[in-house]
Amino acid sequence: MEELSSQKTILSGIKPTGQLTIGNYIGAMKNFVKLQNDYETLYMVVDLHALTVPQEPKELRHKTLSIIAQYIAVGLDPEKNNLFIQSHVTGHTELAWILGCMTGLGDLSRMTQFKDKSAKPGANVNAGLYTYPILMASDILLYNADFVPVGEDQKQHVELTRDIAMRFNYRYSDTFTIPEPIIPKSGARIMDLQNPMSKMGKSDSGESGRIALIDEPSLVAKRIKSAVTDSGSEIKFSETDEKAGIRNLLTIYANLTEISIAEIELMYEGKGYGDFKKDLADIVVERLSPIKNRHDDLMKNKDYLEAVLKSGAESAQKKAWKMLSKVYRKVGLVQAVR
Ligand code: AQP
Repeated sequence: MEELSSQKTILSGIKPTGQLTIGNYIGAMKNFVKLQNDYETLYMVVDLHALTVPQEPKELRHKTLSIIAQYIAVGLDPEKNNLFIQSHVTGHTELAWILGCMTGLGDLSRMTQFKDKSAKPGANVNAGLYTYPILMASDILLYNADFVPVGEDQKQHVELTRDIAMRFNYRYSDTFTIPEPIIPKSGARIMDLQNPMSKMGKSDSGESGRIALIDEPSLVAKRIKSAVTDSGSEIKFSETDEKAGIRNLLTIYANLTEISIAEIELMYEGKGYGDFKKDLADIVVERLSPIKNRHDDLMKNKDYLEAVLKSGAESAQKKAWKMLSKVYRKVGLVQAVR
């Protein structure tokens, strides 16, 4: 990340499909916090993306507000960051339509996340699930984002965004900034605690395979202590499938403490998985408890959250209108007389 220069725009989003997990935190949100002082930053809750899977309306509203509260609770200062809800800004879906008219079906069919999600038994394979990478491209290009901090699983979607932007710029002259993903070197793919060959997901992982940022401390500790490991006992990082469980726990440990994996291995020489898990449970609880407490306080202060959202949406809307009218003009739409 050393090569990034200041005054550039950073944008990212999280979809309110469930409780945010420690995977979302380590893979994406921790990076958001690091970047907030040196860049113009826009962090959204992408509620329209959540509609690609069935949602209970009341719960969706609650989860959306809860993520805004968690953004603040992990350390994003609303005075420094533009925090907003995607559906509060007109322009995301409009630009997505234009970009969709320039995106091949073949491009969308290659998307691994679509293939994985649509292959699940009983999956609701709707058009939105298929075209959602175009909406994500629109989210990014609408604000001319230079960098997009994401976990590994979103890299392919940012690459598609780059292709669409280049196609548009080539056809209609320079319009969009070509964004780059920022993917952490470690922790970009935190795995399910019960099935460490699969990603920990808010909606895909079973309850015991994930840790939510706002879980009760006793539950957090229980989840870590009952995480799947293997029949060995040495605390060693290994790329083999058999060691996927302990590798994942080491990655979580290293990311929450900033201690290198090599050092952690040394610290636990001669000790067993039980000792390691007990310490890791304490570390995770210590990190998450203040986040949960702050979140719970913020959720009681809806007026404050609404004020943050109002100011975030107003500022994002100005940028969105500017880009949208530029794009409409470039593609040949007649300017509306207002
Ligand atoms: N397990 C993970 N490890 C590291 N990073 C992760 N991210 C998600 N899971 C992990 C990153 O978190 C950001 C927000 O993700 P999202 O909510 O927009 O979509 P997602 O990637 O589909 O996340 P989930 O949690 O897996 O949601 P569901 O289960 O509903 O599909 C992204 O930057 C993502 O890479």
